[in-house]
Amino acid sequence: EKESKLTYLQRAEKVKNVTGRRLLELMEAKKSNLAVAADVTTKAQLLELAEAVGPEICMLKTHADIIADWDEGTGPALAEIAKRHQFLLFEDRKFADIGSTVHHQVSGGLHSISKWAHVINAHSMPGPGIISGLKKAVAETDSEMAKSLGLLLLAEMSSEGNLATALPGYTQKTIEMAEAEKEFVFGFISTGRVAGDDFVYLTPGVKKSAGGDGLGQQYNTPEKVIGEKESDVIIVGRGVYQADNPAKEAKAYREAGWRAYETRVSG
Ligand code: S5P
Repeated sequence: EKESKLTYLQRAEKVKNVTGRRLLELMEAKKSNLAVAADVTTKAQLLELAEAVGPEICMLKTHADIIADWDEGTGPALAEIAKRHQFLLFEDRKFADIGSTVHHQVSGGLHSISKWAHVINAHSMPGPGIISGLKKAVAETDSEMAKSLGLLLLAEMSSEGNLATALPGYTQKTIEMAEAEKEFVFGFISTGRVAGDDFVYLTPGVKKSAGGDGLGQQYNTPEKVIGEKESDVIIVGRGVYQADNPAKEAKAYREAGWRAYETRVSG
């Protein structure tokens, strides 16, 4: 793929999934390509973080299953904050099972993900049935919100030795699965741009300085991820929520990510 000079707004026209388009549009409107990974462990911390970083982000990435006191009210409370600050909710459940099982996992259980999330993700490991299972859950819902759910596939991972990156053909096969389901799949978790301008790329493993966490995570800077690797969205967890002032730190990451984007599309 040749270097992409298209703006997020120009890219929005190429994306078929309605949530993918909305994401690119609100990124341009808020001048933010920052997603914060809210890996805190209580409902109060989660809502407080969402409120604090809300003005700076295009997306809040959650792990609902690490919240000790998740209850029926948590999803709606997040959705209210997301609506007020204009960002999307991405539940990073990383579905990885057969179609029939993920069909229940996305809509049922304690977390009822499809009732409050705008974006979900899945591993391509099980094959295309995983997309069919998630799609079936969306088709069966009577919630307007769930009808517009967007799916991301994990084309690569950030962690050292991950098989998505190590196995020849894994990323390419994942892209082919996405190409076949463009109404639903609007992008990838990847280290950078791995396919065309009609997909959105979201990259975790981002910090002010490169390095690791001792548990396999590998960090790159916003400049490298957006500028050189041509990803679209930086996902920052500990870099933001472990800072003394997460709101201020989110602003700094937003500005760094946006500068790298402006340099890329104007350069
Ligand atoms: O390959 C991946 C995919 C994901 S979604 N590597 C990742 O680190 N993630 C997620 O990004 C991970 O689950 C975590 O929520 C976040 C990175 O957090 P940080 O604290 O290392 O910035």
